[in-house]
Amino acid sequence: MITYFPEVKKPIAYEGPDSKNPLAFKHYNPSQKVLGKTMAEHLRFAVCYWHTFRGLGTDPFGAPTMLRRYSKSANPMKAAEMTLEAAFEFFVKLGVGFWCFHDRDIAPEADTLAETNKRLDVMVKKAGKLQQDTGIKLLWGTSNCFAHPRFMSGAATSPSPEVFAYTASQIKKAMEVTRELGGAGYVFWGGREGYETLLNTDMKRELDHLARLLHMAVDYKKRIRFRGQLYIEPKPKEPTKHQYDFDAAGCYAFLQKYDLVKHLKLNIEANHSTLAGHSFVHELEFCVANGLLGSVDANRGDPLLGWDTDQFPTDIYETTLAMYTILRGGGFSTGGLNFDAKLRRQSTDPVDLFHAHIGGMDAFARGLTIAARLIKDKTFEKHVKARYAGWDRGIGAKIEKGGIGLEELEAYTLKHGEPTVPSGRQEMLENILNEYIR
Ligand code: XUL
Ligand code: CO
Repeated sequence: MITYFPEVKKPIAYEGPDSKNPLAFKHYNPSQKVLGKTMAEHLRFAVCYWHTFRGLGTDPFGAPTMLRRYSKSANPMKAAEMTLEAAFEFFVKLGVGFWCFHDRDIAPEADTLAETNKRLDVMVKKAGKLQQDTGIKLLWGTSNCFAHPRFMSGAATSPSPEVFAYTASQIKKAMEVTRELGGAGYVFWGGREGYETLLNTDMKRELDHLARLLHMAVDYKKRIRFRGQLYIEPKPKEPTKHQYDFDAAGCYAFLQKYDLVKHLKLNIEANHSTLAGHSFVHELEFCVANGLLGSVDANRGDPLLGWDTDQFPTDIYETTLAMYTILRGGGFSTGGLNFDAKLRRQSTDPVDLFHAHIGGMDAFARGLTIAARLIKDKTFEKHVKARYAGWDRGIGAKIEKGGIGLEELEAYTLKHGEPTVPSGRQEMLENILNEYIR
């Protein structure tokens, strides 16, 4: 049997914060209990197939920089098989519980849809066997309805009904194989569901079509008894200038309008959040506040670059605040932390994939333990509670209960005069957060 990652002889182990071994976890200790659950149960790490095994360092200006033994075969199905074997070797050596893939990541497209589906079946069978042998599970599956030229004007939102039909057929099959592999979820990322110019776009019609397709998927999910959770992954732009699933709030409005809220949750990606002009934690908090949090694509952008750089998460502030919100939202059930992240183009060795994922996993493990301490100590909870205490009594409680209106409040204000607002204490709270993060 070929070894694709010979530099890593045995599974990555937890060696503790004093370890200097770059191929060891310093903070992620899968069996360590935090707030009653193990770290592995809380974090539910997944490796994404597309960047990790299909991304070879191309950028708009240059050719692949990463040579991988598994992608070399001239026979595309042979290359797909080798890539799948390499992927499972990687999952096991890294010690993650889950993976995620697009249909076209694992099996190359053929000349016809029928032939493409046959190829996919072959690879899904192999993936099923590897899942069984290793115990690695599928966090979610999805379909790539954006790379092929037929999707240049969108998939469900294409002006062509033939493309809509093609998209529907592809999603049908992708949902079937996700079910077959026991996927805990299925993601819709509207790769080109948006527009470049309104001069050629019927926005209302396109939005109606997108909702129509999602309803079809919801119906089909029931028909095939796929029990996984459906997710929409918001992203504001790229590849189109304006994507319809812009951010969590935009997606929520869309889901409400088209009566889809009970069927879909959101898959929040850190870099998509910042592209939308939000912070990662803002998007998570919006989801928690509205019962929408499903899963997370864990990565980060670069504050100096305005595009989806998909870097591995390393910022302990970000992971702490993210885990603080996720834990307060009840944690993951079907979802998890999927590293939708890619190596920088100059990180060319296979072992760099280990460094990248180890760093991301350690960063989230630290975020988890710090967030758990914040929760245990009620550090911010006490301040927030005190800040809103006026709503628990007197006029505040009456307003929240409903039944009083503008006239009563005018009378109240005339009687009580100018209100006082206490200090927000932002700097003090930021200092306290720093004390926890060190
Ligand atoms: C693109 C992106 C996708 C989705 C799955 O920016 O994040 O990889 O996660 O289609
Ligand atoms: Co993503």
